[in-house]
Amino acid sequence: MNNQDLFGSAVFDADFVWGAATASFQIEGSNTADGRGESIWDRFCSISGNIADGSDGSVACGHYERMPQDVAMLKELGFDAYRFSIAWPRVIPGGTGSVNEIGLDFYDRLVDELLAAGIAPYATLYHWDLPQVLEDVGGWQNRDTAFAFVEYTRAVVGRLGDRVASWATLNEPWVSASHGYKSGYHAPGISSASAGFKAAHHLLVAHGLAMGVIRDLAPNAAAGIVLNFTPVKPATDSVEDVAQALVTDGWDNRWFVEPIAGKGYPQDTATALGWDQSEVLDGDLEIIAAPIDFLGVNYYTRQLIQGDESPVEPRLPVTDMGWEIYPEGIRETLERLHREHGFAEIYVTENGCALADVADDADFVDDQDRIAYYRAHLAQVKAAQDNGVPVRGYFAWSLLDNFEWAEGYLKRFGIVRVNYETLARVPKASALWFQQMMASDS
Ligand code: IFM
Repeated sequence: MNNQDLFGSAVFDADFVWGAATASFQIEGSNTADGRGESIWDRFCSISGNIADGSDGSVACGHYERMPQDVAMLKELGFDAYRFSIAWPRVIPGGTGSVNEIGLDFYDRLVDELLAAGIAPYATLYHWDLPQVLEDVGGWQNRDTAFAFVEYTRAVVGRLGDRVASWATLNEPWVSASHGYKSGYHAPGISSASAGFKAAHHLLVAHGLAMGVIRDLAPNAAAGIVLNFTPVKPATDSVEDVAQALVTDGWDNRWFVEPIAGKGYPQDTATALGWDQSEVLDGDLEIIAAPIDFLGVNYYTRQLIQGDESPVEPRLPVTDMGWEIYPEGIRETLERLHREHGFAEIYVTENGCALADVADDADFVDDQDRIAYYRAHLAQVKAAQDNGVPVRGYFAWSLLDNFEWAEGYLKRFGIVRVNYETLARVPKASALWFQQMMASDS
């Protein structure tokens, strides 16, 4: 796919992969259909006060029933690739044990539909929807969950591995561990530092073990992991702010990537945070350091940090999430990762913004501000590429407005509007911008 000069001087090569991304719980709905089991997010949503608008994922975008139309829309927009995730509770509703073939059929059909449309399937095995039955016995705090993940991976890759070109084991395990177990802002809603460290470690072990399964069952596919990165800036140059920024950077930006790159956990941060590392068993670091073909990078914003960790007023324009718009951060992140680790391939697997969209009577949104966000970030991705970073593709987050976790449906990240009453999809100006850019030859 080629593109013309729609964002400054940035023009990507013809083999650059243009994609759009979603995740199972955020779009599928149909949460009891075809034998799907309960996920931690179903349970979390059922507890009053957890989700800003009191909503849940039972309908979401109705994608489970509208999958062919959504693929047709991706094709019409001209995307090369589609990044989606598979819901573990659809495939193994009991967490371990028997495979629910009907649940797996849905993803089988999705993959075939994508291939028929000429769109490459980029699958993520875990985007936060753990079967609740596994949480009932400790979830990611329990080492056994890593082995359950291996079983689940075997079932999914065994069925789809002949057709999926790219597998990511986990999406943003930092968010699973930090929001899910350390702060409790996300499902399963546990707030304990030691739970967060345990979960983080078992997620990484699960990733490393699953890499072996993917290698065995899909030797020709690319395999890797998707991590989120948020550059950290001290609010001032005071000793306290700079020191805290280093710790925050260690937990937010180094904790997962360094062991994956074979360097072990950042010990400065582990000490500063008081982690005793008792859950790290002999051989774990070797498992975690299984070679990856690509690193997926999710980037949205930067963070300003002060010594006492209290919030700092934004200094730049913000999105509807309150996140500063800092396009340079995506280049800084990509260049830092390349400098420090030198992964063979990097994909930007998520980038985008929630905005307070205003729709007209036909549900059209003229989101020029979202186009400006994409344009600015893509220019920085191109600059990183020009500086030698092997960035092979870019996925917009998200194809559709969808369930934004603890924020419910209040935050709209889509390049396609979803009318939550009718579930009608209407491409926004930003989707048409992508379409025009991807269709044009330079
Ligand atoms: O919606 C999420 C997605 O599930 C994971 N990455 C960040 C997005 C925006 O918050």
